[in-house]
Amino acid sequence: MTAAGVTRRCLAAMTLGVGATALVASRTSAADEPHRDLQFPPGFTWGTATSAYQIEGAVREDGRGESIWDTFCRVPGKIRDGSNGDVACDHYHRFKEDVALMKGLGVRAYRFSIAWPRVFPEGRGAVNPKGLAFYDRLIDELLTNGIEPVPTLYHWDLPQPLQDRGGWEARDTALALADYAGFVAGKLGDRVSRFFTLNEILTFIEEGYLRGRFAPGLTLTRRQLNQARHHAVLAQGLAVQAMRANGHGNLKVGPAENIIIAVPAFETPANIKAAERATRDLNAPLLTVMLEGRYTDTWLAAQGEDAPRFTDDELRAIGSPVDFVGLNIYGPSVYVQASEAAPGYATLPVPETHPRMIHWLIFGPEALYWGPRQTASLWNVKDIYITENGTPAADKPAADGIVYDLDRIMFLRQYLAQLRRATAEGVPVRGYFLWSVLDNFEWNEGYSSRFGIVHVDFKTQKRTPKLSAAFYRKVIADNALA
Ligand code: IFM
Repeated sequence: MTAAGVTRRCLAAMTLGVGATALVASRTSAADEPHRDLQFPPGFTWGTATSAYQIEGAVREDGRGESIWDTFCRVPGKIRDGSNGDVACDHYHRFKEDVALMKGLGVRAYRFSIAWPRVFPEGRGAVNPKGLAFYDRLIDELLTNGIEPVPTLYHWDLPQPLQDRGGWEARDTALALADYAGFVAGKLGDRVSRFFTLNEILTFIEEGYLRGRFAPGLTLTRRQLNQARHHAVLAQGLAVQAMRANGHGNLKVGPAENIIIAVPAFETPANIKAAERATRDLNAPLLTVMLEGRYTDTWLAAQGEDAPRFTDDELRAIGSPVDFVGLNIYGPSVYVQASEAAPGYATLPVPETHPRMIHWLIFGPEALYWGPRQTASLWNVKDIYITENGTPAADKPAADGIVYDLDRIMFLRQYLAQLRRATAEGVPVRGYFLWSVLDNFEWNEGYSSRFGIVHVDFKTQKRTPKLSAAFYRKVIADNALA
């Protein structure tokens, strides 16, 4: 068989959802054996990740309310290709096909998000049973196919009525999120044991409330921004409390944050220490306050009059103990070197020629080593999940119909090698969720930026696994780098 023939057979098997076992069982030569020296720990959770607004579509079905993203997409010029999430991957109707695809990949867990406006169209108050029923169906389908459902409560689709009352600038939004989180934990907690709370507070606050590039499109002052972020970290702590109070006994919960990672420019003991210190400082109003239960003195002093207003009770809530920490990691945020001058590190300029993925993603696989290692050492976290990692690529089917996304495979191989370096050293990373299983609505980039390992033709909704899907399936089957 030709090389393209082999690739096509392997990818076709995946589409049918039967490939993984068949392919692994048909291994015949020693050359196809897993790398013994590149193994991940036994029981490592291999998964994929998505979010509701980016894939579901069906925005006006079964009583779903409006979210800030529905509103934002209608503002001319906000979305690069003028698109929206009205249909997206039509996952609301095609979830069975998508679960079959994931089964074909061999994934053990699926991280998706629950659309708050489907469950509470007004944000709070009357529940919409039909909205919740969708997640019942999805969870049951996943479990039937041997895939663990891992929901995230909030992936940016704030109900519009809450935005009309101030959104994250209003403290009440944190209370509303906690009510919603407690409700969902009570309803789904019989079949779900691992939940994530809010996804990437850093991004939705900075992009939505400072730069205006994401919904709701605001450009607040630093003082207002600090307060909005404070309400978001408060929501995380209150949600943890509400979920423990309403959930079932085995519930485990934690945040999914895109930690700002300072990577040592090169690995001397002084640079390593400096980078760890920089990471703690850079995350002061995010993971640091969530995991330490207080804003650092340095950060508060730097904010001066613009510091958020808060109470001791709020800090206690924000610091509510979590069961694990999810890290969304795409690359290093900064490279640092140790410095004699305060604060003990210097941030280095990134050269124009530094490798990038497409236009924005700085290629820096070592972030997948330093992020978890620093999280474990700074905050004594015992269970870490990589809740997102992946890359956009210029994916196009070739003449033979196959998407040869070798650049994505290069990206994943390099990043996973660094993750494996971490697990081999005993850093407690328990699982990895690849972003994303499907090409989807990439926020202000619309459909122009493809992150999936499965290609989606948005005109026909045809799903076609890319070459990276075969790569990832091999990694999962072997529990080792391929
Ligand atoms: O698509 C997003 C996701 O919603 C949040 N994390 C980053 C991804 C890629 O930009």
